[in-house]
Amino acid sequence: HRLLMEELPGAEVLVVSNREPYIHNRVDGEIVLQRPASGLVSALEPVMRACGGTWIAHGSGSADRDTVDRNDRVPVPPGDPTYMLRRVWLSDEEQDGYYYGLANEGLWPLCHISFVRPIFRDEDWRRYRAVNERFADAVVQEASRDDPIVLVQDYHFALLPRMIRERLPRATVITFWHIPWPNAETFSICPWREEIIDGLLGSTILGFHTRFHCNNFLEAADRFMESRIDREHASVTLGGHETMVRAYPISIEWPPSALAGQAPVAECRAAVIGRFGLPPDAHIAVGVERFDYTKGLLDRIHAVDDLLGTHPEWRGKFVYLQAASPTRSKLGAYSALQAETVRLAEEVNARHGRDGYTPIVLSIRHHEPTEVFEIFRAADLCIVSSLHDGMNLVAKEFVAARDDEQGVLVLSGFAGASRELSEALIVNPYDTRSMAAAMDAALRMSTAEQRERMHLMRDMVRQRNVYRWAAQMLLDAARLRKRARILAGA
Ligand code: GDG
Repeated sequence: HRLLMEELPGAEVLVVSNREPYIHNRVDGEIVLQRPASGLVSALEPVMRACGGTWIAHGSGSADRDTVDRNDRVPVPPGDPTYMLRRVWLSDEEQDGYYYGLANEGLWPLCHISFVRPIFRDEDWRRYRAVNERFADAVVQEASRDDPIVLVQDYHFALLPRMIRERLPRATVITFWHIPWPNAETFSICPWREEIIDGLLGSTILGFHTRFHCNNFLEAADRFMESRIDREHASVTLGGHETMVRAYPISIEWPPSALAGQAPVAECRAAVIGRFGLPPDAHIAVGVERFDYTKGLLDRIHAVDDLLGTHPEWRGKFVYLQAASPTRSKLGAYSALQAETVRLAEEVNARHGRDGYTPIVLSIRHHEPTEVFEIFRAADLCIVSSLHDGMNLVAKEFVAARDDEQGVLVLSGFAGASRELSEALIVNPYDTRSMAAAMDAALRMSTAEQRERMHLMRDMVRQRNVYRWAAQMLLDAARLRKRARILAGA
């Protein structure tokens, strides 16, 4: 907030994302508030709470319409509002084409190495473009000045930066791509590769989690566009407009609000053991994620199977609790994953379980953030085995939840978070045997070593928290705005 006042006096901040930070649903006639399971929301919401402004998002809850004013706005957080949420309504056809189709059956698998084939339909592309136009209109409606700072979020809005630039040429558009950017050859699969790169190059700043993803983008721009690439300053110039391409590793708020009011670790453990029916003296491993094929859930269950097969001493003592929040369930790849996960867990439970002992416990539902943190606090180890992940906030939340400095993080080397959390046990999720070995090592790790590793990781997340993520982008934007003013005056 201070940064905005000092460096960007009078600036107006707008956020655009698909997912809204607060969802109102009607349950048995009552309006119930829900916080979505989304890394993007987890990261940006604390920033908006601190800075104020307007967040524009798709209104997705069954009672969302009942809570907005005539201009489709609702002040949030409910009860203690600090910023405005503007909801945009999408028809089922728009939602199918733009969200399920182009974004989640096309761009999501295109950008992640997970061997799920991307699907590109002409009709989806037309809807995607049209929905991006609708959000561009919403930005213009919400902007009270001609030079707002617009934070465009993610692969749902690749065309929006250019559309905003055309409507509000003086806007500062900071676009953040929350998922990996693939190498140029992979990206060239996309039938609309030029349009997508052109759309993104309407941004003033384009951010990715890692340097590696920035380089992949520069490579694609170089290969497919008539643009000038300045590798030293990491920028792309197209049609006289320069876009900075920078790495801003995303993070979480510190201290996390979901940690406030948590019971001591021993009580969290007892609560989780009771709620999920785990053995009282169990060694507990946990996983928490959206039920997505990029997160490597099956690979983790294979590793648990291997651990119990090769280390029978853990049978009866070790349990794996998977909290998985259903997501995009309408799509074939997602419903198939859910079914296969349930089947595989049953198979492994039949192999290694016995009366009163179920090694794998699945909790397939939405969990509120405080419950997620309680689960983290109950765990001896947390497994993040993404096949590919832009960053992965679960890894950072687990570390943040452990103010007792105990617990071991087993982390995929294919998650952006592994660049920063190098004291985790880094694994290759495709290598079942070595993942099982890492779990065994985690279960045997001394409390002293756990403390040392956890201490370093907590320092890292504390320092590189989400406010710093946002501040670095805004400081870069402030600098570019000042420079533009000087150049305009000269
Ligand atoms: C994308 C990128 C990048 C999970 N289950 C529940 C629940 N969660 C919360 C977690 C965490 C968030 O959802 C998941 O964040 P991730 O970062 O792990 O993953 P994505 O959603 O795929 O996020 C990712 C991120 O964007 C940010 O840039 O890190 O790489 O893929 O906060 O705690 N939350 C609740 N109930 C659940 O059941 N409330």
